[in-house]
Amino acid sequence: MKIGIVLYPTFGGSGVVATELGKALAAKGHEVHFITYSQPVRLGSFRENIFYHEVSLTDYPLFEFQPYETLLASKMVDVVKYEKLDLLHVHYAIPHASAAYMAQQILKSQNIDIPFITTLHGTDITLVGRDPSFEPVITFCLNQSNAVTSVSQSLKDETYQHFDTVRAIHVIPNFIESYDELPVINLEKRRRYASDNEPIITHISNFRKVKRIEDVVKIFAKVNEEIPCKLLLAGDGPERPVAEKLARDLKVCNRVIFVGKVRDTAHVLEMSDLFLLPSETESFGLAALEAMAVGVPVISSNTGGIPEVNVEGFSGYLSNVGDIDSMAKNALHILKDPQTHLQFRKNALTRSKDFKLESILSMYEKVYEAVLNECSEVGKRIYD
Ligand code: GMT
Repeated sequence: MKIGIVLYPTFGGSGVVATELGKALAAKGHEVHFITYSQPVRLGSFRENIFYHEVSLTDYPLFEFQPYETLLASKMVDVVKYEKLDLLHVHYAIPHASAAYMAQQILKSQNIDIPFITTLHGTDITLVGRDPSFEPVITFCLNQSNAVTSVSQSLKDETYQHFDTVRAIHVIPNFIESYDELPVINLEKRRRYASDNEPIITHISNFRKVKRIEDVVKIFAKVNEEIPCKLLLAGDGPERPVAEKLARDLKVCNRVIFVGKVRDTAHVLEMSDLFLLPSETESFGLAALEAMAVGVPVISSNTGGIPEVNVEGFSGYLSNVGDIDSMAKNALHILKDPQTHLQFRKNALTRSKDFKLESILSMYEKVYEAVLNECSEVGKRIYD
Protein backbone atom coordinates (compact mmCIF):
# COMPACT_ATOMS: atom_id res chain seq x y z
CA MET A 1 0.00 0.00 0.00
CA LYS A 2 1.00 3.61 -0.46
CA ILE A 3 0.18 5.38 2.78
CA GLY A 4 0.32 9.07 3.67
CA ILE A 5 0.87 9.68 7.40
CA VAL A 6 0.03 13.11 8.76
CA LEU A 7 1.41 13.85 12.23
CA TYR A 8 2.91 16.33 14.65
CA PRO A 9 6.67 15.96 14.25
CA THR A 10 7.44 16.76 17.90
CA PHE A 11 8.43 14.72 20.97
CA GLY A 12 4.76 14.17 21.95
CA GLY A 13 3.37 10.63 22.08
CA SER A 14 1.14 11.00 19.02
CA GLY A 15 4.12 11.99 16.86
CA VAL A 16 6.20 9.15 18.25
CA VAL A 17 3.47 6.56 17.62
CA ALA A 18 2.81 7.86 14.08
CA THR A 19 6.51 7.86 13.22
CA GLU A 20 7.20 4.40 14.63
CA LEU A 21 4.08 3.05 12.89
CA GLY A 22 5.25 4.50 9.57
CA LYS A 23 8.73 3.05 10.02
CA ALA A 24 7.29 -0.38 10.81
CA LEU A 25 4.90 -0.27 7.82
CA ALA A 26 7.82 0.70 5.57
CA ALA A 27 9.92 -2.16 6.92
CA LYS A 28 7.04 -4.48 5.99
CA GLY A 29 7.14 -3.27 2.39
CA HIS A 30 4.53 -0.50 2.34
CA GLU A 31 5.48 2.86 0.87
CA VAL A 32 5.09 5.52 3.54
CA HIS A 33 4.89 9.27 2.96
CA PHE A 34 5.13 11.45 6.09
CA ILE A 35 3.49 14.85 5.74
CA THR A 36 4.15 17.53 8.36
CA TYR A 37 5.91 20.87 8.94
CA SER A 38 9.32 19.60 10.06
CA GLN A 39 11.29 16.36 10.12
CA PRO A 40 9.68 14.06 12.75
CA VAL A 41 12.07 13.64 15.72
CA ARG A 42 11.95 9.85 15.68
CA LEU A 43 12.34 9.50 11.90
CA GLY A 44 16.13 9.20 12.00
CA SER A 45 18.18 8.70 8.91
CA PHE A 46 17.34 7.68 5.36
CA ARG A 47 15.32 4.45 5.11
CA GLU A 48 13.90 2.39 2.29
CA ASN A 49 10.20 3.03 1.47
CA ILE A 50 10.07 6.22 3.54
CA PHE A 51 9.49 9.67 2.09
CA TYR A 52 9.08 12.96 3.89
CA HIS A 53 7.08 15.88 2.51
CA GLU A 54 7.46 19.16 4.33
CA VAL A 55 4.58 21.60 4.58
CA SER A 56 6.34 24.92 4.13
CA LEU A 57 4.88 27.74 6.10
CA THR A 58 4.38 31.10 4.54
CA ASP A 59 5.54 34.36 6.11
CA TYR A 60 3.20 36.57 4.10
CA PRO A 61 2.75 39.64 6.35
CA LEU A 62 -1.04 39.75 5.91
CA PHE A 63 -1.40 36.66 8.10
CA GLU A 64 -1.20 37.24 11.81
CA PHE A 65 -1.62 33.46 12.17
CA GLN A 66 -0.23 30.91 9.73
CA PRO A 67 -3.03 29.19 7.74
CA TYR A 68 -1.45 25.79 8.51
CA GLU A 69 -4.59 23.76 7.91
CA THR A 70 -4.92 25.17 4.38
CA LEU A 71 -1.26 24.63 3.59
CA LEU A 72 -1.46 21.09 4.93
CA ALA A 73 -4.58 20.28 2.89
CA SER A 74 -2.89 21.60 -0.26
CA LYS A 75 0.21 19.52 0.47
CA MET A 76 -1.95 16.43 1.01
CA VAL A 77 -3.66 16.98 -2.35
CA ASP A 78 -0.29 17.30 -4.01
CA VAL A 79 1.24 14.21 -2.39
CA VAL A 80 -1.85 12.02 -2.94
CA LYS A 81 -2.02 13.01 -6.59
CA TYR A 82 1.61 12.81 -7.58
CA GLU A 83 2.70 9.93 -5.35
CA LYS A 84 -0.54 8.07 -6.17
CA LEU A 85 -1.35 7.26 -2.55
CA ASP A 86 -3.96 4.68 -1.56
CA LEU A 87 -4.96 6.26 1.73
CA LEU A 88 -4.23 8.94 4.29
CA HIS A 89 -3.79 8.18 7.99
CA VAL A 90 -3.95 11.27 10.17
CA HIS A 91 -2.81 11.27 13.78
CA TYR A 92 -4.53 13.75 16.10
CA ALA A 93 -7.86 15.20 15.06
CA ILE A 94 -6.97 18.89 15.14
CA PRO A 95 -6.35 20.13 12.50
CA HIS A 96 -5.23 17.00 10.67
CA ALA A 97 -8.66 15.40 10.24
CA SER A 98 -10.29 18.58 8.97
CA ALA A 99 -7.37 19.18 6.58
CA ALA A 100 -7.73 15.60 5.35
CA TYR A 101 -11.45 16.11 4.76
CA MET A 102 -10.69 19.25 2.75
CA ALA A 103 -8.04 17.38 0.71
CA GLN A 104 -10.48 14.52 0.16
CA GLN A 105 -13.13 16.89 -1.22
CA ILE A 106 -10.67 18.68 -3.51
CA LEU A 107 -9.46 15.36 -4.88
CA LYS A 108 -13.03 14.15 -5.33
CA SER A 109 -13.61 17.12 -7.63
CA GLN A 110 -10.73 15.76 -9.71
CA ASN A 111 -12.18 12.21 -9.77
CA ILE A 112 -9.75 10.88 -7.18
CA ASP A 113 -11.24 9.03 -4.25
CA ILE A 114 -8.93 8.92 -1.25
CA PRO A 115 -10.05 7.54 2.11
CA PHE A 116 -8.68 8.91 5.38
CA ILE A 117 -8.33 7.27 8.75
CA THR A 118 -8.23 9.39 11.90
CA THR A 119 -6.41 8.17 15.00
CA LEU A 120 -7.40 9.90 18.24
CA HIS A 121 -4.54 10.24 20.69
CA GLY A 122 -6.00 11.95 23.69
CA THR A 123 -5.61 15.64 24.18
CA ASP A 124 -7.41 16.22 20.87
CA ILE A 125 -10.49 14.78 22.60
CA THR A 126 -9.94 15.08 26.34
CA LEU A 127 -8.55 18.59 26.59
CA VAL A 128 -8.68 20.50 23.35
CA GLY A 129 -11.69 18.67 22.01
CA ARG A 130 -13.81 19.57 25.01
CA ASP A 131 -13.33 23.26 24.32
CA PRO A 132 -16.76 23.96 22.81
CA SER A 133 -15.23 26.09 20.06
CA PHE A 134 -13.64 22.98 18.52
CA GLU A 135 -16.61 20.68 18.99
CA PRO A 136 -18.49 21.15 15.67
CA VAL A 137 -15.36 20.61 13.57
CA ILE A 138 -14.23 17.52 15.51
CA THR A 139 -17.70 15.94 15.46
CA PHE A 140 -17.95 16.57 11.72
CA CYS A 141 -14.49 15.10 11.07
CA LEU A 142 -15.20 12.01 13.16
CA ASN A 143 -18.33 11.45 11.08
CA GLN A 144 -16.55 12.07 7.78
CA SER A 145 -13.45 9.92 8.46
CA ASN A 146 -13.54 6.62 6.60
CA ALA A 147 -12.41 4.99 9.84
CA VAL A 148 -11.59 6.21 13.33
CA THR A 149 -9.24 4.55 15.78
CA SER A 150 -8.42 5.43 19.38
CA VAL A 151 -5.44 4.39 21.46
CA SER A 152 -7.49 3.08 24.40
CA GLN A 153 -10.98 1.99 25.38
CA SER A 154 -11.09 4.88 27.84
CA LEU A 155 -10.48 7.40 25.05
CA LYS A 156 -13.16 5.74 22.92
CA ASP A 157 -15.65 6.04 25.81
CA GLU A 158 -14.72 9.69 26.38
CA THR A 159 -15.18 10.44 22.70
CA TYR A 160 -18.72 9.07 22.73
CA GLN A 161 -19.37 10.96 25.95
CA HIS A 162 -18.31 14.35 24.61
CA PHE A 163 -19.06 14.22 20.89
CA ASP A 164 -22.28 13.61 19.12
CA THR A 165 -21.08 10.80 16.90
CA VAL A 166 -22.18 7.25 16.31
CA ARG A 167 -19.10 6.50 14.24
CA ALA A 168 -17.54 3.10 14.98
CA ILE A 169 -14.24 3.62 16.80
CA HIS A 170 -11.66 0.83 16.65
CA VAL A 171 -9.47 0.59 19.74
CA ILE A 172 -5.88 0.03 18.62
CA PRO A 173 -3.50 0.42 21.55
CA ASN A 174 -0.06 1.95 21.22
CA PHE A 175 2.82 -0.46 20.76
CA ILE A 176 6.43 -0.95 21.72
CA GLU A 177 9.41 -3.11 20.88
CA SER A 178 10.32 -4.57 24.25
CA TYR A 179 13.71 -5.86 25.26
CA ASP A 180 13.92 -9.66 25.26
CA GLU A 181 15.14 -9.62 28.83
CA LEU A 182 16.08 -7.15 31.52
CA PRO A 183 18.96 -4.98 30.28
CA VAL A 184 22.41 -5.17 31.82
CA ILE A 185 22.92 -1.78 33.43
CA ASN A 186 25.87 0.21 32.15
CA LEU A 187 27.36 1.15 35.53
CA GLU A 188 29.88 3.57 34.11
CA LYS A 189 27.08 5.60 32.56
CA ARG A 190 24.80 5.23 35.59
CA ARG A 191 27.50 6.49 37.98
CA ARG A 192 27.43 9.85 36.23
CA TYR A 193 23.97 10.35 37.76
CA ALA A 194 23.84 8.31 40.97
CA SER A 195 25.96 6.15 43.18
CA ASP A 196 25.37 2.40 43.05
CA ASN A 197 23.19 2.29 46.18
CA GLU A 198 20.95 5.20 45.10
CA PRO A 199 17.85 4.24 43.10
CA ILE A 200 17.12 6.40 40.06
CA ILE A 201 13.50 7.52 39.73
CA THR A 202 12.56 8.86 36.31
CA HIS A 203 9.82 10.94 34.72
CA ILE A 204 9.63 11.78 31.02
CA SER A 205 7.06 14.14 29.54
CA ASN A 206 6.37 17.43 27.81
CA PHE A 207 6.09 19.14 31.23
CA ARG A 208 2.56 20.38 30.65
CA LYS A 209 0.13 21.00 33.51
CA VAL A 210 -1.69 17.75 32.77
CA LYS A 211 1.46 15.80 33.78
CA ARG A 212 1.36 17.12 37.38
CA ILE A 213 5.12 17.67 37.57
CA GLU A 214 4.76 19.08 41.09
CA ASP A 215 3.43 15.69 42.21
CA VAL A 216 6.48 14.05 40.62
CA VAL A 217 8.83 16.21 42.71
CA LYS A 218 6.76 15.79 45.89
CA ILE A 219 6.58 11.98 45.55
CA PHE A 220 10.30 11.91 44.95
CA ALA A 221 11.02 14.09 48.02
CA LYS A 222 8.99 11.72 50.22
CA VAL A 223 10.77 8.62 48.89
CA ASN A 224 14.12 10.36 49.26
CA GLU A 225 13.45 10.95 52.98
CA GLU A 226 13.56 7.17 53.50
CA ILE A 227 15.82 5.97 50.73
CA PRO A 228 18.30 8.54 49.36
CA CYS A 229 17.76 8.48 45.61
CA LYS A 230 17.97 10.60 42.45
CA LEU A 231 15.23 12.02 40.24
CA LEU A 232 15.96 12.12 36.53
CA LEU A 233 13.63 14.40 34.61
CA ALA A 234 13.68 14.13 30.83
CA GLY A 235 11.74 16.40 28.49
CA ASP A 236 10.89 20.06 28.67
CA GLY A 237 7.87 22.33 28.69
CA PRO A 238 6.02 25.12 30.50
CA GLU A 239 6.03 23.49 33.97
CA ARG A 240 9.79 22.99 34.14
CA PRO A 241 10.49 26.23 36.05
CA VAL A 242 7.78 25.23 38.54
CA ALA A 243 9.52 21.90 39.11
CA GLU A 244 12.90 23.59 39.47
CA LYS A 245 11.56 25.99 42.09
CA LEU A 246 9.76 23.23 43.99
CA ALA A 247 12.93 21.11 44.06
CA ARG A 248 14.78 24.10 45.57
CA ASP A 249 11.97 24.77 48.10
CA LEU A 250 11.90 21.11 49.18
CA LYS A 251 15.70 21.16 49.43
CA VAL A 252 16.16 18.28 46.99
CA CYS A 253 17.53 20.23 44.03
CA ASN A 254 20.97 18.59 44.40
CA ARG A 255 19.20 15.26 43.88
CA VAL A 256 17.10 16.28 40.87
CA ILE A 257 18.66 16.15 37.42
CA PHE A 258 17.01 17.82 34.44
CA VAL A 259 18.40 16.24 31.28
CA GLY A 260 16.11 18.11 28.84
CA LYS A 261 14.59 16.65 25.69
CA VAL A 262 15.90 13.23 24.69
CA ARG A 263 15.34 11.58 21.35
CA ASP A 264 15.89 8.00 22.50
CA THR A 265 14.17 7.59 25.86
CA ALA A 266 15.45 4.00 26.29
CA HIS A 267 18.92 5.43 27.06
CA VAL A 268 17.53 7.20 30.11
CA LEU A 269 15.15 4.42 31.09
CA GLU A 270 17.81 1.70 31.01
CA MET A 271 19.47 3.30 34.07
CA SER A 272 16.17 3.82 35.90
CA ASP A 273 14.70 1.86 38.79
CA LEU A 274 11.22 3.34 38.83
CA PHE A 275 9.06 5.51 36.57
CA LEU A 276 6.53 8.10 37.80
CA LEU A 277 3.43 9.11 35.83
CA PRO A 278 0.98 10.90 38.16
CA SER A 279 -0.92 12.63 35.30
CA GLU A 280 -4.26 14.38 35.66
CA THR A 281 -5.41 12.56 32.53
CA GLU A 282 -3.71 10.29 30.04
CA SER A 283 -5.39 8.56 27.14
CA PHE A 284 -2.76 5.81 27.14
CA GLY A 285 0.56 6.78 28.76
CA LEU A 286 3.11 5.82 26.13
CA ALA A 287 5.96 6.96 28.39
CA ALA A 288 4.90 4.36 30.97
CA LEU A 289 4.89 1.63 28.32
CA GLU A 290 8.35 2.75 27.15
CA ALA A 291 9.57 2.38 30.74
CA MET A 292 8.01 -1.07 31.12
CA ALA A 293 9.56 -2.20 27.83
CA VAL A 294 13.02 -1.91 29.39
CA GLY A 295 11.89 -3.43 32.69
CA VAL A 296 11.10 -0.33 34.75
CA PRO A 297 8.07 -0.59 37.08
CA VAL A 298 5.57 2.27 37.01
CA ILE A 299 3.95 4.28 39.79
CA SER A 300 1.07 6.11 38.19
CA SER A 301 -2.32 7.67 38.64
CA ASN A 302 -5.35 5.52 37.78
CA THR A 303 -6.85 7.94 35.29
CA GLY A 304 -7.96 7.57 31.64
CA GLY A 305 -6.24 4.76 29.74
CA ILE A 306 -3.38 4.20 32.22
CA PRO A 307 -5.10 1.19 33.87
CA GLU A 308 -5.18 -0.44 30.42
CA VAL A 309 -1.37 -0.31 30.43
CA ASN A 310 -0.05 -0.44 34.02
CA VAL A 311 -1.34 -3.41 36.02
CA GLU A 312 -1.94 -2.85 39.74
CA GLY A 313 0.45 -4.90 41.90
CA PHE A 314 2.12 -6.45 38.85
CA SER A 315 3.92 -3.94 36.61
CA GLY A 316 3.59 -1.22 39.27
CA TYR A 317 0.88 0.52 41.27
CA LEU A 318 -1.93 2.96 40.51
CA SER A 319 -3.38 5.63 42.85
CA ASN A 320 -5.96 8.37 42.66
CA VAL A 321 -4.85 11.56 40.94
CA GLY A 322 -3.03 13.77 43.45
CA ASP A 323 -2.61 11.08 46.11
CA ILE A 324 1.11 11.61 46.54
CA ASP A 325 1.24 9.77 49.88
CA SER A 326 -0.08 6.60 48.30
CA MET A 327 2.28 6.94 45.32
CA ALA A 328 5.30 7.50 47.59
CA LYS A 329 4.28 4.52 49.76
CA ASN A 330 3.99 2.28 46.69
CA ALA A 331 7.33 3.50 45.35
CA LEU A 332 8.99 2.68 48.68
CA HIS A 333 7.36 -0.76 48.74
CA ILE A 334 8.98 -1.58 45.39
CA LEU A 335 12.36 0.02 46.07
CA LYS A 336 12.91 -1.15 49.66
CA ASP A 337 13.40 -4.81 48.91
CA PRO A 338 15.72 -5.91 46.04
CA GLN A 339 13.74 -9.12 45.48
CA THR A 340 10.43 -7.23 45.21
CA HIS A 341 12.07 -4.72 42.88
CA LEU A 342 13.45 -7.45 40.65
CA GLN A 343 10.05 -9.15 40.47
CA PHE A 344 8.34 -5.87 39.49
CA ARG A 345 11.03 -5.22 36.86
CA LYS A 346 10.40 -8.64 35.32
CA ASN A 347 6.64 -8.15 35.47
CA ALA A 348 6.87 -4.73 33.82
CA LEU A 349 8.82 -6.23 30.94
CA THR A 350 6.33 -9.11 30.65
CA ARG A 351 3.37 -6.72 30.59
CA SER A 352 4.96 -4.58 27.87
CA LYS A 353 5.04 -7.63 25.62
CA ASP A 354 1.22 -7.49 25.41
CA PHE A 355 1.75 -4.43 23.21
CA LYS A 356 3.96 -6.07 20.59
CA LEU A 357 4.53 -4.04 17.47
CA GLU A 358 3.67 -6.87 15.05
CA SER A 359 0.19 -7.51 16.45
CA ILE A 360 -0.71 -3.82 16.63
CA LEU A 361 0.65 -3.26 13.13
CA SER A 362 -1.65 -5.89 11.68
CA MET A 363 -4.62 -4.27 13.44
CA TYR A 364 -3.88 -1.04 11.53
CA GLU A 365 -3.38 -2.96 8.28
CA LYS A 366 -6.80 -4.59 8.73
CA VAL A 367 -8.42 -1.18 9.12
CA TYR A 368 -6.60 0.05 5.99
CA GLU A 369 -7.77 -2.97 4.01
CA ALA A 370 -11.37 -2.61 5.15
CA VAL A 371 -11.41 1.05 4.20
CA LEU A 372 -9.87 0.37 0.80
CA ASN A 373 -12.35 -2.44 0.09
CA GLU A 374 -15.21 -0.15 0.99
CA CYS A 375 -13.80 2.57 -1.23
CA SER A 376 -13.31 0.35 -4.24
CA GLU A 377 -16.97 -0.64 -4.00
CA VAL A 378 -18.05 2.98 -4.13
CA GLY A 379 -15.70 4.45 -6.68
CA LYS A 380 -12.28 4.17 -8.15
CA ARG A 381 -9.13 6.26 -7.82
CA ILE A 382 -8.19 7.59 -11.24
CA TYR A 383 -4.73 9.08 -11.29
CA ASP A 384 -3.89 9.43 -14.99
O1 GMT B 1 0.94 13.55 26.56
C1 GMT B 1 0.91 14.55 25.87
O2 GMT B 1 0.64 15.66 26.32
C2 GMT B 1 1.22 14.43 24.40
C3 GMT B 1 0.09 13.75 23.69
C4 GMT B 1 0.25 13.78 22.18
O3 GMT B 1 -0.76 14.01 21.54
O4 GMT B 1 1.30 13.58 21.64
O5 GMT B 1 0.02 12.40 24.14
C5 GMT B 1 -1.20 11.73 23.94
O6 GMT B 1 -0.98 10.70 22.97
C6 GMT B 1 -0.09 9.66 23.41
C7 GMT B 1 0.11 8.69 22.26
O7 GMT B 1 -1.07 8.06 21.89
C8 GMT B 1 -0.64 8.99 24.66
O8 GMT B 1 0.23 7.98 25.10
C9 GMT B 1 -0.80 10.04 25.78
O9 GMT B 1 -1.40 9.42 26.89
C10 GMT B 1 -1.68 11.18 25.29
N1 GMT B 1 -1.64 12.25 26.29
C11 GMT B 1 -2.72 12.57 27.02
O10 GMT B 1 -3.80 12.00 26.91
C12 GMT B 1 -2.51 13.65 28.02
